[in-house]
Amino acid sequence: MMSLYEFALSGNCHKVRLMLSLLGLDYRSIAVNGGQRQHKSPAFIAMNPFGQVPVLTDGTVTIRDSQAILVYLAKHYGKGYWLPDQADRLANVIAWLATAANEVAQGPNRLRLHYQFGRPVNLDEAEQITANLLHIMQIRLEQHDWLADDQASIADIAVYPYIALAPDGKVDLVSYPAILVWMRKIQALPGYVSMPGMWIAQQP
Ligand SMILES: N[C@@H](CCC(=O)N[C@@H](CS)C(=O)NCC(=O)O)C(=O)O
Repeated sequence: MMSLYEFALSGNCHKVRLMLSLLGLDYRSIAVNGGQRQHKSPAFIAMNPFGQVPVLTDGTVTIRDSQAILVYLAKHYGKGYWLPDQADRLANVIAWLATAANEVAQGPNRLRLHYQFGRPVNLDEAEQITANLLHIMQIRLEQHDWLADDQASIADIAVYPYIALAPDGKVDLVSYPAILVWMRKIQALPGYVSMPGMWIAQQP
């Protein structure tokens, strides 16, 4: 059975839980004790030299990084649905995975880390990155149902958690109606799972 090493309140871990659930896959959740810095122990560093969650193991396979884990799950278990093969469609998905690792991590994720967990961050920079990201997402989603493709893909799953958690970082999503519609579509996917603090996009 697969094992997911995770923190309960991590959006990066949530995206993996969400994907596993959307695919109907069984797994064992292994809570990593952040307070005791278990993620920096030699045993954990052997799985992920960066000392970060999430890490997924599947038999003899060990994968670090939430985006990489989504790729693995989609390729191995997703029957071609969540990660298209066609070059341009695949590239569009990868572009949004990169956005999840960059702008999403440096914007709404950092604001939440600051306001929820007291982490020192450059607030001006994080707010600017967030505003630009939400503007770009709003424009895209005004004309398309999904971020990268004509159907849901791992791009949507990768970006979703820290957008749905953005109100924890004092980000008001109400001025982005197309993003709210997109969030409702994700929340309506069969197998959808939430996590504490995640915003429920109500019908207007
Ligand atoms: N690019 C990585 C980032 C992982 C990451 O930042 N993990 C955080 C929890 S969300 C963590 O383990 N933080 C502890 C640390 O960096 O020491 C991914 O997407 O998985």
